[in-house]
Amino acid sequence: MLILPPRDIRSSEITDEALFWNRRRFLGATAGALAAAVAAPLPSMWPPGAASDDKLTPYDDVTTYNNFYEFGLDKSDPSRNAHTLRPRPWTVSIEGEIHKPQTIAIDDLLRRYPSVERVYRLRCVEGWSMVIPWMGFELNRLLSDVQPTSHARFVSFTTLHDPEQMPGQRSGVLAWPYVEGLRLDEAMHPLAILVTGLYGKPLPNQNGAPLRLAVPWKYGFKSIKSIVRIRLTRAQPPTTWNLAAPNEYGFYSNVNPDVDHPRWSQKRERRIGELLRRPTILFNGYGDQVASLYSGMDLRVDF
Ligand SMILES: Nc1nc2c(c(=O)[nH]1)N[C@H]1C(S)=C(S)[C@@H](COP(=O)(O)O)O[C@H]1N2
Ligand SMILES: [Mo]
Repeated sequence: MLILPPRDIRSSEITDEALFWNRRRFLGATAGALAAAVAAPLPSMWPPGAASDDKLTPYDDVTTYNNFYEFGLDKSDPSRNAHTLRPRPWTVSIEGEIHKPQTIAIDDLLRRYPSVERVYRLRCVEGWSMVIPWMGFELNRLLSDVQPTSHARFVSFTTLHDPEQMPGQRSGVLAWPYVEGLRLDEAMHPLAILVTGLYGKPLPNQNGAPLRLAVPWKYGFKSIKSIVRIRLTRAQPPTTWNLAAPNEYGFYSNVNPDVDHPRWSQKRERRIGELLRRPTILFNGYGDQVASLYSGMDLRVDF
């Protein structure tokens, strides 16, 4: 069970956050675990990737400042337009280089893999960042259960393609459906999660209901939304932003302050809700946990 140390609720973090923390205590904390957390709020008490000094981005910002081009290009478009998405009924197909291909109804998936909470920083390639309490489960649990063959080396993810539900797909701004990919060892890393909710609530449509990825050491666009297909492959799969502008977006897209975007610097970021920009950290601050995945690679070449 993941236990967060209790923390002060600032008056600025009104209702939603207060509800959230109360719910956390209700859901997660036995008296003993809570006492232990109070007695020894060590970093190791936190779930992987949680950062004790990071203030949560308010729920209203997390759900109204979004990138989801299927619903428009402005940050405010997804929260206004994504009501046309129908996250039920929904199935996810898992296929390719696995011994147990299957199509799973989303609610069966949620029963199979009960969600826990992970607080992750999300760093958008555009230069802003948020701190979000996700609900979800480790992608590696699903991948292990479907038994990858010895040929599987990559995992490709596909968003729903349905212009009726996703009106932005009527425009040619990107090649639809949105696709993303990870190397299999990246996908098996315990920090990579499939997200089903945030702030203890079901995932809002604009954040990628009913199932999206969160890969916290990579730029936000790797965290593909509203997933309908997961396919294990031998070859490196295409990814939407790499197809759109290969010189700007590589396959790896690890957060890296030393590799500038051709049109702007990646050295700093604006945490939503803060005035001053802060330095961007290599691997978005998760280097202790993920750097070994890239030993021997030149991250300026494989950007
Ligand atoms: N299908 C799909 N997934 C997507 C996107 C998108 O446009 N379509 N945008 C990406 C980008 S650029 C970012 S920064 C994150 C934003 O996630 P959030 O809106 O939940 O913060 O979603 C990513 N996943
Ligand atoms: Mo992004």
